[in-house]
Amino acid sequence: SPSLNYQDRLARATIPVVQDLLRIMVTKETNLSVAADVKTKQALLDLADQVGPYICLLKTHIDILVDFDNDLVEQLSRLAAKHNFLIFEDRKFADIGNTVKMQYGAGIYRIADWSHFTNCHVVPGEGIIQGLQEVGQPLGRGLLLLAEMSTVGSLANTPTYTAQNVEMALRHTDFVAGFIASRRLTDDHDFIYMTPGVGLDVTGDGLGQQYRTPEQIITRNRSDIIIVGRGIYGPGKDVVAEAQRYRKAGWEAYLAR
Ligand code: UP6
Repeated sequence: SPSLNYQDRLARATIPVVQDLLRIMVTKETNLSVAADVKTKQALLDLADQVGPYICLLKTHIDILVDFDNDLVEQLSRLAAKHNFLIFEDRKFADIGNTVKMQYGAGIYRIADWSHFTNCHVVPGEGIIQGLQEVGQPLGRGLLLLAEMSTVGSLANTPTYTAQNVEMALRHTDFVAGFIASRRLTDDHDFIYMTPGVGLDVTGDGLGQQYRTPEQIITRNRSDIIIVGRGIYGPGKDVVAEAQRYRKAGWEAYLAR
């Protein structure tokens, strides 16, 4: 099986934004992505500035913000440059190709303008990838397919559904950077794997979320990036201390495989 070393994969990667991501991971020695699920512009900027030194990727849900504006995007992009991280708008597109093209490129958020990565469900079939690709590839963006979900009873985690994700990705390796999944799914192409539902202290949130450890996800399951939200900024947490802790746990789990 191929080397899973990030440096080797940087040399092999063909999508420029994937090269950028791997270069950041190697340079900063981090495979941590923070899921920045906060409700105000200032809270998002403060969080990004605090965790910035420890992450390779900031994952956003931009439609959670009550006070989104274009200045937010400018300031967030400035923080990404300051701390050397990329941005992943976790939009989870799920409509027909023609509709997602507009949702991705237009509207209030203009996601394609500022987000290096976004993701989609392949429920509608391959047209959703084609639609997003028409908008995103000319801008140098990358797409992740939700081949699995972290939640109890997820309908995406059936073997056929997950396998169809891999087949579709293999037909679009110029735009599909990888997957949201709990584990590496194929060695036929070197995709990037990102895994949410990661936590060191609790096993769930009472709403279906399930948490596994960086050791399980990175060392044993051979995923590449841990995505951590409330484990870092939940009630009573010291954000910087937790970001440092998860960065260390993620990197040690990587070195151990
Ligand atoms: N997310 C999951 N599971 C998935 C896909 N996405 O939790 O299968 C996203 C959520 C949230 C983050 O939308 O932004 O990852 C997890 O946050 P948490 O660490 O606070 O649970």
